[in-house]
Amino acid sequence: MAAWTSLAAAMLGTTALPVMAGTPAAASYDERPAKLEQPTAYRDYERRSVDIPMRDGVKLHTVILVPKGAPMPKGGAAMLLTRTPYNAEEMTSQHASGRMAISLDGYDSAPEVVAEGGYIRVVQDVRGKYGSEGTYVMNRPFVGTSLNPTKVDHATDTYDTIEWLVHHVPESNGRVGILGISYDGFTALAALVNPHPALKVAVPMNPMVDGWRGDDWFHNGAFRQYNLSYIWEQVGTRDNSNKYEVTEADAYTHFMRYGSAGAAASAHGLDQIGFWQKLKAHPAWDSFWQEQAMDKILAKAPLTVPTLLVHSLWDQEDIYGAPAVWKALKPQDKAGNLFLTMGPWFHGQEIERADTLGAVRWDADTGKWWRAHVLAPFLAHYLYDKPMDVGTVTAFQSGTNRWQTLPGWPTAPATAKLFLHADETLGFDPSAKEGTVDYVSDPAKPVTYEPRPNKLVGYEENPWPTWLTDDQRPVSGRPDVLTFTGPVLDKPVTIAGTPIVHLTAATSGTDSDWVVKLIDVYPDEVPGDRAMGGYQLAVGMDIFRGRYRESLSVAKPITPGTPLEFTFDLPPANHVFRAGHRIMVQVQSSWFPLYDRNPQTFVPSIIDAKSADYVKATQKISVGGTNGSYIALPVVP
Ligand code: PG9
Repeated sequence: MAAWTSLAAAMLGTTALPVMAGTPAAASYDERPAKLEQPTAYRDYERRSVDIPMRDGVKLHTVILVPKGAPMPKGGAAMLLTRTPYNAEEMTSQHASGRMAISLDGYDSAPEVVAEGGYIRVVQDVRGKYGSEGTYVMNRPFVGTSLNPTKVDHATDTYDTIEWLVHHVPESNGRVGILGISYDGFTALAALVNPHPALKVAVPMNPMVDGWRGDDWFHNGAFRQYNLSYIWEQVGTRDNSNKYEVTEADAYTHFMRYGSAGAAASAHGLDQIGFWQKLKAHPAWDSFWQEQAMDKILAKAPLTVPTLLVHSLWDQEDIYGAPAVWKALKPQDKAGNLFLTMGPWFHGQEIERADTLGAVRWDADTGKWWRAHVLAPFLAHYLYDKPMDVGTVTAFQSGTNRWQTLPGWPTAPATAKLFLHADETLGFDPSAKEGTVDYVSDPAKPVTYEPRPNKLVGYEENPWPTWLTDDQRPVSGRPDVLTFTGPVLDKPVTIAGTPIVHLTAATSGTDSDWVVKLIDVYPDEVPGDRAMGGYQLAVGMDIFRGRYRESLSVAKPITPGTPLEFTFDLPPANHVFRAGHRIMVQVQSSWFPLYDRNPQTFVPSIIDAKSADYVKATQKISVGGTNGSYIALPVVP
């Protein structure tokens, strides 16, 4: 051995070291075992990873956690299924734990409910993502629409998955529930289309329902450019391994640098992404979006699977989805299969600690209460025939901070007109003085949706989850933010439904965005919670892109200088403006950098607007008289 080493050294021009007896040859100089064996004896669950064949032969990677030693319910355990584009192996391996409840404690699971309920937990990579084979299409449209030329979609994949599970998981009782948050709420809704007979219950939480109307991609036509990073990462690779790179710590700077969303997207490679090409090609609410709208799809047939829709009242991502499905399905729900929860949460907070939301304190952990009193009994009722007393609607009333069980929703129609006044006050009596309140909207100085520096969507140390409850005072002093404030209330005003904006406005431009915020202004001092003194808490905010005033499907220029009505819903609210508080309405024309700026010049595509298109515009809000601007509130008498 020594001679060879010397020869090798001579050839390589290096000095040969004395070879010690017993030193392994270079080829085996490796400290890794040939195959690492993961111990499992200490685990309270058995982990199985299987690849389930779909009807077209594509195999979907599926993780199955079977509780062991736990008191398996007589007749077997029910299975709780989630279908996700966010990595099943990772979602079921949280905190490197040998305990099922801890291993599941992360995205999409209510771990204590799953563990205490004795459920088998099944999490599957959707087609085309992570461990699953097949092609990937964002929110894969359904078979039978013009958007999907194949014979498979999330409904068929769910059906085939459940069919396999009930025949290959011997510990199961043959019953399956499906639940999930966000995109996984969308896949839970998709399971309701031609459902498998073993699907006994569904809990879609904060589901993606209509990406154009008010979920992740647009709100009433204003583009959520923040999601360029998501589109790049989610569609670019099977395992999301290519990250969207920025060269600025402040997203405001990032997007302002490029001007339009399209320029930012092109500079960051998104022109390679099929979904981005489709999104760009469909800036209006045309058939591309309408054919995918889950509220419309589900309304085509009666709901046959008991379903608990879960809505976060301050959902920064999918604030449109659950209320839209409720509105579309409940009127025809003769079987009483549809239930609704509305909690004081950000997106997905229902499975986390939820005694606060940003600066607001709810006096109790609302997430824990809901999981114990609603989610757990709801699942057990349909999966184990246990009794439940969950009402049709479980709604948190903010202001009084108490849960309500309601027979239906909304409680009140939006008929109480809250008028904006010329002196930037407001009230339920139409102000006699007719006129306009004006401001200049300058795209070079857009109003921010939260104080800078703005961070791209993330969850670590990021205000993203709670921005809808940010104090609105930082912008309320801007000259381009109109702030209408009512008197100090001498008695509570309770709203329980969907406020509707009726804005009459003129612009000097040929296009314009309108952002309207319904705000609860706290008293100047709040004993016991001084940080809330004077706080301006939005109870509902949204944006409307003016070019869709006449039709959401066809963009039309706005006639300059002409007062026109812009009507749109704000998110639902179940709120009490308490005595001592004030009602406030803010109006502005940008919400940056979350939304792309409206150039205020009518152009074919705002996503591809050129720098010369961006012009200042003088906005005139009509107030007073018969056609003055107002918000129709769902006031509970
Ligand atoms: N609804 C969330 C999301 C989807 C698309 C873009 C950004 C966020 C989610 O599924 O997490």
